[in-house]
Amino acid sequence: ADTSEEQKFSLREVLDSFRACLSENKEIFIEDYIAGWRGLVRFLNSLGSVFSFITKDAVAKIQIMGNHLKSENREHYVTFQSMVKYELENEQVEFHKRGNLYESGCRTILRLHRGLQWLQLFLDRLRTSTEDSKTSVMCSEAYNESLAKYHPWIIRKAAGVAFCALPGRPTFFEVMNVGTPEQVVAMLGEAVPLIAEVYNITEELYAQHNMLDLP
Ligand code: 1PZ
Repeated sequence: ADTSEEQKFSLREVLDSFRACLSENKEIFIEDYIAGWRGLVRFLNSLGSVFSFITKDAVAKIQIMGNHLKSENREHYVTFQSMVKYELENEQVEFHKRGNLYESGCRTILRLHRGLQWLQLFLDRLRTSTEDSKTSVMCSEAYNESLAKYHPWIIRKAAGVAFCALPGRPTFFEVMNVGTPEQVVAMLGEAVPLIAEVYNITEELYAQHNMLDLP
């Protein structure tokens, strides 16, 4: 096989990571979840530098989690479930105001988790879109239904500007590097329910521990 072809990034890898992060008993492996995010960042960066204010924040959060994964407490940072247990038992989570535990795994994952809701909504629109659908419209609709409610005006404004720089649907499909438009749609048909499942498990875990509003 052609090795250069094999090394070409495909959004399929992202899907594989999110598939791998789900354990048999519905726990979520942090390492694979973060690998999925690394792939998303790589993809977004390939679309242009207008998105760097978005990827910068995602990279910072990926890095915080990477540090936990390498720390002396790494045995507790295997799954979301073990992380939540460990951080709660050791008072590593701030519930009221943001202070010196800004780098807690729980608050960091919560931010990415909210981003995943955007992704799920966006990919579902993309999946059901037609050739003349506008990616910028699908993107901002998904954003308004998810992340926007957690963002101040200035970020919403900047996000709106960035969305206008998204390539059209044909180019967008090509950059995903999955194959023909039909193959992209098929891949999305797999990706959306999978991402939804990861999202729902996380949402339930955070709800159980009253952690959906961590500052
Ligand atoms: C294809 C186009 C991608 C659009 C992605 C939609 C998200 C746009 C808005 C992102 C704004 C990022 C600026 C920084 C925001 C942070 O203040 C917040 C809260 O974190 P805190 O300040 O409390 O530490 N960060 C987030 O909400 C995390 C958002 C991550 C979203 C990344 C999505 C990338 C997905 C790429 C998929 C192709």
